[in-house]
Amino acid sequence: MKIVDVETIVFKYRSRRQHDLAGHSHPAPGHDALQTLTVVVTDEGVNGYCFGGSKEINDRIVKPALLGKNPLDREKIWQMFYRRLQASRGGLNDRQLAIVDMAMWDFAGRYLNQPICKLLGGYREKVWAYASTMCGDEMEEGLNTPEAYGRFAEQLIKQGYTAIKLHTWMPPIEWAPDPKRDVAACRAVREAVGDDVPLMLDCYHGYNREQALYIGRELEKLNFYWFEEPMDEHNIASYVWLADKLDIPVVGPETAEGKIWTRAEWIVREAADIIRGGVGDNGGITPLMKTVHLCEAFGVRLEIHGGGAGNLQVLGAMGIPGEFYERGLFHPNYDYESVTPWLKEVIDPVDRQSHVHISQKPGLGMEIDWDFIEENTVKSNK
Ligand code: LLH
Ligand code: MG
Repeated sequence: MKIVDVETIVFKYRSRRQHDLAGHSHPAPGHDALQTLTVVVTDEGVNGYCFGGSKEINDRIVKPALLGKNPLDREKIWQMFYRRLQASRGGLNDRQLAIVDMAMWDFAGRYLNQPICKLLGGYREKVWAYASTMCGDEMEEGLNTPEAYGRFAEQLIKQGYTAIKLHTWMPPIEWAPDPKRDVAACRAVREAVGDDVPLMLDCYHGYNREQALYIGRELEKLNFYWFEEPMDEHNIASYVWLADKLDIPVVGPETAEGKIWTRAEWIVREAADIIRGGVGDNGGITPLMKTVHLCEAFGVRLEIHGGGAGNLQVLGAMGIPGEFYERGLFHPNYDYESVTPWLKEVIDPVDRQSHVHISQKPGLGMEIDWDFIEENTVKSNK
């Protein structure tokens, strides 16, 4: 069994979302956008698929490295990419590694006719979801005031969500961040949803120690469930300082580089109460499962960052808490349910009890809409 090709299909779709200069997404008027699908082609007549990935990096780095390899040797391939290629050739970041790793897991699942969570060791088939909002903005009818967050939270509860996480205002908004305004939004949401709904805050990631401590103490008064990434995650000493002073669980690291080794450091230094990681931040399902087991060994909770098929399959196999799936991002002017026209059904269907059902279809569990992809494929010049 061997890999005979790595293809990257590029196709067009209509997007209603755009990223600001800091990388945060916001609703936008409909416009053409590009999506990619990384395909690991094998000589078994079964392929592995994962949406995302750069065609340039796949062609230049991934394909030459994978040709002839056994697609079931995921650990060997992950170690090869990490140790041999990532350091020496640049460009192969954790997100790209994650796409390649997930495509190989998808192959394994399709080949063995099992969902990835069952190959990893099944633990659950549904998971509690929180509604995660987009960052604050200055749009009309948007998330532009604390009161707007309160109204939107009420709407989310009416839709059936039983837990909510706020992302508040961040640069490049000129007057942001503003600790008092963040707290005001949290207060408005607490008042809107009542005392019993678990609420979390993921605010600006560059507050100083005193600002973070002020917000954390206010969140304790508002009975918030966790406080996520309020400071630069490279500064572990500040997180040790903050976690020691607060009762509310501090959550991190999410975006700090360093995969399992960064998380090991945060655990032994007690820099966070709940560790964070997702397939994109860790470099795939293979390394994320190492983080799961690391946290289990230390008796620390792990909350998965972000949504999508890969994170869901890991949640299906995670035996440690791991309570939530991050569903979103949501905004009053944005229809989350229609964001993946290249799939025949949403990957994270949510029921009225706020539980997402993890696909038990083979591999990543996606029903790919091949007609949509074919109709919209952008032909390459090569
Ligand atoms: O603005 C965004 O896109 C979010 O901040 C994003 O990074 C989100 O994935 C996150 O932090 N979730 O926890
Ligand atoms: Mg976050």
